Amino acid sequence: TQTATPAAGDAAPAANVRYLSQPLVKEIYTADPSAHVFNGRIYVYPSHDIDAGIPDDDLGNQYAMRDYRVLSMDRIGGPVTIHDVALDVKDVPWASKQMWAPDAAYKNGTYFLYFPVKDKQGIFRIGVATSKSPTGPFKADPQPMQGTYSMDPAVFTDADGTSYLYVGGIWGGQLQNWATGTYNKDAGVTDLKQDDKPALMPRIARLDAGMKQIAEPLKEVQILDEQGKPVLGGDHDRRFFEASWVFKRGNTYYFTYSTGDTHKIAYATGTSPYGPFTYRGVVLNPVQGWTNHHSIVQVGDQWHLFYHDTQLSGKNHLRNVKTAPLTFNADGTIQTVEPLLK
Ligand code: FUB
Repeated sequence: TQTATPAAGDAAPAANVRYLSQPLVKEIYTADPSAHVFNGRIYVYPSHDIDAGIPDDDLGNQYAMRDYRVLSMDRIGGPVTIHDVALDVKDVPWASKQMWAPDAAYKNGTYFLYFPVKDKQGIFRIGVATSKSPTGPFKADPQPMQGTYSMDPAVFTDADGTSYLYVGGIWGGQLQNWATGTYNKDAGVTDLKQDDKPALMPRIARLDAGMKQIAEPLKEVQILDEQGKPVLGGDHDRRFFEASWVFKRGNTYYFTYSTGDTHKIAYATGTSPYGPFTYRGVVLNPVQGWTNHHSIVQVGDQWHLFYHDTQLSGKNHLRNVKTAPLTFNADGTIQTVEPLLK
């Protein structure tokens, strides 16, 4: 376990420009931060980036991560603890490589880590692992969650205690291979290549009471334009690419996601966890580095965005997690965060 001292300028999360530019930790590379508040402490479940010596490609093979490490802090801007390995790919019996963006949840004394990793056939599945501690170590189930595919799991728990799993990502995330519901190895490596048809949409399923399996088959979450029509495949500024994250504010459900090759975090709103969600705008403009991946969490009265960029390394596959305050307008729209590149 290591504890990082916040850099000068990290103290005040308000409208502090330097605060926005500081990685949460500099000792290891971290990305895809899924932030939660458990028992009053902030826990961040990121990818743990490493340099595996693999050149960049459109399938993301350079993201060859092998384990997860949890970050935690008492307050935004406070010292960040880097916890020991929470889960190693060698301890997941069905997995082969690429431990990508994880998420976590808590229920009845157990913490659940949801993670995407390729199986021995090279197909992304979602795994689940449990621990009595929010920082692990987590023990993985011997099989992936039945009926899951693609990557970037995100779990949202509604006020009634029901939890939902969101998954999906195109290109290296393989969602295009599942367009018909079964795996098609010949589907290509990007998307459906039908620019004037509805885009590939993220998937949702309710979790069962045990939180380790989906209680229904994965189904599409619709992201609609202002006319109520599905966002089209050619609409790269608005179509879903990866990095689902759902939260609720008042009676509104916010579905937030990355637009991938246009590098934005976008958001859409609806009145049910299942959607449909109507596109509303941009949460976070492009950051330094190709990927953009985030989470949004309320701490006390303040909402916070967690995200990453490549400030420390200048390399797409070696990212660092950051945080910034998030501000809502009176009508529920979000003020776009400028990542303030230097
Ligand atoms: O970190 C690997 C992948 O890069 C994630 O799963 C994607 O969301 C992108 O950030």
